[in-house]
Amino acid sequence: MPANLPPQYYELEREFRAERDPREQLRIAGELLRMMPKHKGTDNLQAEMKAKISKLKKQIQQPGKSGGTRQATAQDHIDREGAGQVILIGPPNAGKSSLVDSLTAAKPLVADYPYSTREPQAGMMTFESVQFQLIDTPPISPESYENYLSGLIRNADLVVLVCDLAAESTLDDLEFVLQKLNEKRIVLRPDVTEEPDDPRYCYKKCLLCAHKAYDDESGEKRSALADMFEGFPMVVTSIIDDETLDAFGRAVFDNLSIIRVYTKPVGKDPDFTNPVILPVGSTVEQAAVDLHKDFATRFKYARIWGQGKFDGQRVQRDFKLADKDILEFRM
Ligand SMILES: Nc1nc2c(ncn2[C@@H]2O[C@H](COP(=O)(O)OP(=O)(O)OP(=O)(O)O)[C@@H](O)[C@H]2O)c(=O)[nH]1
Ligand SMILES: [Mg+2]
Repeated sequence: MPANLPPQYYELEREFRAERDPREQLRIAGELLRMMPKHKGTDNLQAEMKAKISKLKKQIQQPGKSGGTRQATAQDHIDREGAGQVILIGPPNAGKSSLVDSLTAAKPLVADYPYSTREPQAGMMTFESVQFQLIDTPPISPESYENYLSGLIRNADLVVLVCDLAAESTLDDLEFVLQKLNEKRIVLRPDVTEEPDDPRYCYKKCLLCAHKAYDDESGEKRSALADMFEGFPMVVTSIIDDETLDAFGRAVFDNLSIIRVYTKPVGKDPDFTNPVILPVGSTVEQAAVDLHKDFATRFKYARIWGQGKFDGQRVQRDFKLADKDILEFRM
């Protein structure tokens, strides 16, 4: 039985063979497996690809033993911590490191010359008791693109594109970033409600950060940005204005599409310090699963407090939660 593979498969397979970075190979192998039609004619091919995937996974986990680790360094992947992984990218000197420096305890190098950041660096930012991971990255420009950036961007929950309002060529520099990412098959989008037609591409939700706001007093650059990135969410920031940095935290939270749900034991106050973090649209049942799998099967119903509800309203498993709801599970 013929395998009947789509033409894109062969293109991607060529890439797979040319690729030297095991993490990137692993990603492409996963794509190839997904693209493969699932029928008798591809049984052997599927098995082969699964074997390659498991070999690559081992190779990545035990770099010393299986060799081929030249590029599989810590830079290729940063373990997700907190409620979301947020990667800051942009042209040189835009202020990426300054933002990570101001918003987290990480101490990346900030410098008044471009190309100062050479390696990614992560730090934790707190917004209203929720912690996010921010990743500072080296710049993207015609002179510089670190290949590991593609993997980091694909992995992140949100991309923050840092736009330098003080630069002479703000829009051209950003155009280059978009073009470079497109070459790497990454498309920044205001939202990711659709899947790309071509499975080799990856759509990434992007928040624009119009930075160095006081260098654009007329607001001209900001409106040019809004025209260029129609429909994209935008937050305006300056390192010297704490209010704008708070707004940055809020914008990140809003664009991660998550909600906070607080839980309370019967007859006691809620624990506001340790919310359950869930995707927008989650239900009472999903909150219970997040707390404990067993618990999720045992509870009969829940009582809820929150905007637009009666205090202590009785709700069932499929009830959709909103940000800052308080839940009390009843057995
Ligand atoms: N006017 C102004 N300058 C800023 C602001 N934020 C950062 N800077 C300055 O911009 C310059 C570059 O800042 P960095 O944070 O190192 O920029 P970067 O994007 O990390 O630069 P690379 O790592 O080289 O890509 C430094 O001189 C900062 O002091 C701001 O809000 N306003
Ligand atoms: Mg930097």
